[in-house]
Amino acid sequence: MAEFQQAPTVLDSGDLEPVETAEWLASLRYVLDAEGPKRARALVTRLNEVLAQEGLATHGPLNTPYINSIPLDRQPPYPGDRALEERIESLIRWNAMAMVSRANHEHHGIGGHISTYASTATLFEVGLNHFFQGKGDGHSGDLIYFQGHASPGLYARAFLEGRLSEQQLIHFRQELAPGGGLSSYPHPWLMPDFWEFSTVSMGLGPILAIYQARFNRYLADRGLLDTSRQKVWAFVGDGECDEPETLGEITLAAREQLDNLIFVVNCNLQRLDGPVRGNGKIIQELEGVFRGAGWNVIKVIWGGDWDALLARDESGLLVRRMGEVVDGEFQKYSVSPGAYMREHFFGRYPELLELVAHLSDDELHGLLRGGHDPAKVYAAYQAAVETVGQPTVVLAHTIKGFGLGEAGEGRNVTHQQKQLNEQEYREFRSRFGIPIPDETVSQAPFYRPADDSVEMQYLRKRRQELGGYLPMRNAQPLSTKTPRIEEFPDSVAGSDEREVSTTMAFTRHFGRLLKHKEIGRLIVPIIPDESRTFGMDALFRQFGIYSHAGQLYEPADSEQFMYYREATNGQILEEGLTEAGAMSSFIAAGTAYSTHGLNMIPFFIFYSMFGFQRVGDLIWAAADMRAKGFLIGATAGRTTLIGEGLQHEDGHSHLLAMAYPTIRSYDPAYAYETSVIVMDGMRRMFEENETAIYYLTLHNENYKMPTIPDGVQEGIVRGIYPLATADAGSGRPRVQLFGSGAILREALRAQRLLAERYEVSSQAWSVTSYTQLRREAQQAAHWNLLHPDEPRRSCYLEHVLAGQQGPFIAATDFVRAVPEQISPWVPGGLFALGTDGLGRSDTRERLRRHFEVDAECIALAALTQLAQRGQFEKSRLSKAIGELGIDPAKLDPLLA
Ligand SMILES: Cc1ncc(C[n+]2csc(CCOP(=O)(O)OP(=O)(O)O)c2C)c(N)n1
Ligand SMILES: [Mg+2]
Repeated sequence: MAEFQQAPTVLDSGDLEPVETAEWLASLRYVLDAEGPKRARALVTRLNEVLAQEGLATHGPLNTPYINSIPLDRQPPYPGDRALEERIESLIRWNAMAMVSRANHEHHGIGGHISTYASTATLFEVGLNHFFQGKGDGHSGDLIYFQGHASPGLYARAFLEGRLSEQQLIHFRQELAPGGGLSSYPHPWLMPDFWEFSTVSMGLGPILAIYQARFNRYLADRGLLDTSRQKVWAFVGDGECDEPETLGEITLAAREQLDNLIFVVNCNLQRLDGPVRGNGKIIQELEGVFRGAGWNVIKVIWGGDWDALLARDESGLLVRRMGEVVDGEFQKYSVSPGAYMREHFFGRYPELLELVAHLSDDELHGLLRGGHDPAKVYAAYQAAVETVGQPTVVLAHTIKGFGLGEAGEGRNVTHQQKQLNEQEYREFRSRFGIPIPDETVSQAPFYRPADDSVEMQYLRKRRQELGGYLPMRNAQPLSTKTPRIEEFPDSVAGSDEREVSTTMAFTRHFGRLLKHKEIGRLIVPIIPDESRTFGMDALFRQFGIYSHAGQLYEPADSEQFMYYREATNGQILEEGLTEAGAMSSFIAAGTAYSTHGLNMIPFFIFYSMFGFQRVGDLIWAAADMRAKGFLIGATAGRTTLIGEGLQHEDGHSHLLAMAYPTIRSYDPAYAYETSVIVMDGMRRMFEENETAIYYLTLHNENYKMPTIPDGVQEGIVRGIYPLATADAGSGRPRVQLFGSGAILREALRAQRLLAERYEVSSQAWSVTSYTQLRREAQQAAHWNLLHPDEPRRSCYLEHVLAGQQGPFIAATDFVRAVPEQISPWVPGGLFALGTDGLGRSDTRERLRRHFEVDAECIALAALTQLAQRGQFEKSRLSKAIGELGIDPAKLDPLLA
């Protein structure tokens, strides 16, 4: 911990020249008083430069002493009625606690959290009373990422505001109760008019907030929307700061000078199991990290009652003691009587005991931490909103479970405290002065003052003046006319003799979309350092890479046509190597329709292996937040992306995508399929207002692209269409071959093998989406289950396959479970070939044989299925294996 402790004071026993030190300090004090802080800082900087030239210290310490960053004499006057605000906060505290506790008395184990909000109440309330702009005054308001586990406090406030009913509070965490209930955490999917951002998966709120703030800048820099008045606030837990997503992108915020971004870290020193840094100081650690990253850091450690003590601390020993004590010890003070603190905190130095001799034990115990003092919090927020050129983090010292007393305040178990007993209700009620009589307190009734009471009037007035209630999600139906595929004939035309990949074809189509006069400028291309891999570097020069600073250098490739062009109004978000950051940008753009009333159309193009598997939780949050847009998993396919091997070759993203209900996933084989899916998705999402995200995998295998056949568009979009028939003569056996993505061509080659060598007829189908086929079938099944007296509904798959005889063989570059998901709706079932197993590097031919998805293996599977049905002689199978050149002793790819 040494590095986080405060710098030695002048009176440190190691100071052998105290007179000289005093002279230097007096000079500095003179400059500060006479010429101001700017000049003082310039002098110190100059001194540092001299030291640096001597090879000595080059920078100041990242930590300041363990005291408030804003001294009392720079604290602005508090603009509100503190007594009234305190009363309102107490009522919210009570109702929040009562809501969780009652739900748990009613339904044991239903869960919820009391202690997180108890620690953050003042941090929220000061913001809601004085800072956070609502959406009602002509701009789209501040964007607030509330700490997810503090949701009870926001419900309790909305209850006072008259936005939620008592019935809804009673149904906390009982969303299926008659009349509906309240979701456990902030979930826009579940409460689309209330919650705006999904924050409960630790770490996602902070990273989303950073990219939201940057996206707001992007909109302004591109001239699309004036976001200059909007702030982005993120409330973060101190335990949450251990998540890599929380701190992993903070340098971006500083680099981009996001002074529209404010983090408030609720440093209650505890996480779920115990202290965050029992043996250290989380506030000091975070101060060093954020300051090092270039943030403005404001520490709110001590409440106002400490000011008098600090003023009398002439020796500097109080400040020193504050810096010495580790967090585990501070936590102990909050659960112990004041005598303990007197002995262990102040008792370390006789001078400090003297300093607090006039205070009783109870008064010592009641000394507030900064995060519970509205005046200190206000001062910090005011400084934060006035900061120019830097993001700000407010590190606020609080107590977890503040006010819960014996029921949990500061205790290691407090995070899990979900219900109070009668005695604890009584104490809580008295502690916060809630006017509930003894007779009814055991019921923990919700308390709401009369509408015309001063509290309620004040509460409403504050929010009216700030532009309306928060949190609030404001998604108005928005329809943007999107172009039709007919406007892009080149995107569905064949490539003649040229061999191209779906990635190349997509990139060309994408370039055409970007140039489109109406929707082009709404498109947000997002790429994490992979543009060259996908041939997208051609877009750099034309559309520019977004950088608020523009381009301050001459690029190394400036002589070239496709040079690396950065521009303030650049359109491309080239995020660098951060899929998590890129996904956060996707979410900011994909929810712009609700946060900004602006349809932006994000395309996040990434290495498919590093999508669902890498940032699946962010994609889940995107679904929760009703984000729209295109996820493009390029270089997909376990056997199609050759050479790269086990960690790169994606054969399962479609399996993962299947579980995300709003994601429509496609594995197209041809350029025209890709274009049709993109245009249909764009229309559905941005013109028809469907809430969905499209996931397309693209490949890098080059082949000739055919021209779109007539009448296939519906099939492409719904998931399957017939492609080619091979007729081996009447009376010959017949199979159905399903192929997808790059493996479609293997299915077509198998069709020829079967016809030419074994006189087997076949129908080949292109299956663009097994998942879409299954979903539609499931919906029909759901209806049929519940409506036995109505005519049975058939699904698209049954409709398309009606009259077709099996066997049905599917081959995919993804795991077998992807095609197998439609098996129940395929007459006689489906035999699937897929790429189950860890990948490896080799050529396409060898990989496809290894995973048994090449034409020969497909043909063999077809013959085997025919043999099982008595339509092919079983005894001919081993011969066929030999004829097809398949080694019967080959490895089983599953665990090879
Ligand atoms: C990614 C993730 N992992 C685990 C959890 C479960 N969890 C919820 S809150 C919590 C502790 C939070 O501590 P902190 O961030 O300090 O918040 P506090 O409640 O103390 O304000 C944990 C482990 C989660 N919500 N998300
Ligand atoms: Mg905490």
